[in-house]
Amino acid sequence: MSNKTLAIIKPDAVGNGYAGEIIDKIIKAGFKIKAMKMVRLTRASAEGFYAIHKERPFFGELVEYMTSGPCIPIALEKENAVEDYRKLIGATDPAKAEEGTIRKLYAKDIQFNAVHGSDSDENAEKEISHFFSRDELLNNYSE
Ligand code: IDP
Ligand code: MG
Repeated sequence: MSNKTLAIIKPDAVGNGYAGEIIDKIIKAGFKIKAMKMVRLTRASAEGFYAIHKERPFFGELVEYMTSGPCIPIALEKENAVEDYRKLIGATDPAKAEEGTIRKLYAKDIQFNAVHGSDSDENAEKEISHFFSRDELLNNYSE
């Protein structure tokens, strides 16, 4: 089992001033920050990151949204990271997210949903590499 996941504080949450509170919740839930940066995604970078969704009807809107302002990708470490972080953020649609979850607290709707979380160990590896070089991660993960 991998112990890594990729979080992104998305442009709506950064723009609304929620980044600090969200990072605080992530740390208090037991995740360790291994790498973090603030970046404005280019169209090519957003399209590449979400390539898995390119046939979905919302793909164009998703790329617009993710390039609309700066976002904060964060490489996280914790035992059972992928599953535990998905639990912390709640369902994709905040209307269906459990009370107390990050999306319930900070998301507007199914599109502007405040945060990203990897959905599998394999995708976590790929997504962390999308934003962070080997050098940026070196010595930051245990083992
Ligand atoms: P996830 O972020 O919970 O893993 P995915 O299904 O992987 O959800 O979708 C990726 C992102 O695409 C969502 O976080 C959200 O921003 C956006 N999205 C998902 N479904 C819709 C939709 O039906 N309409 C508009 N945007 C959507
Ligand atoms: Mg997803």
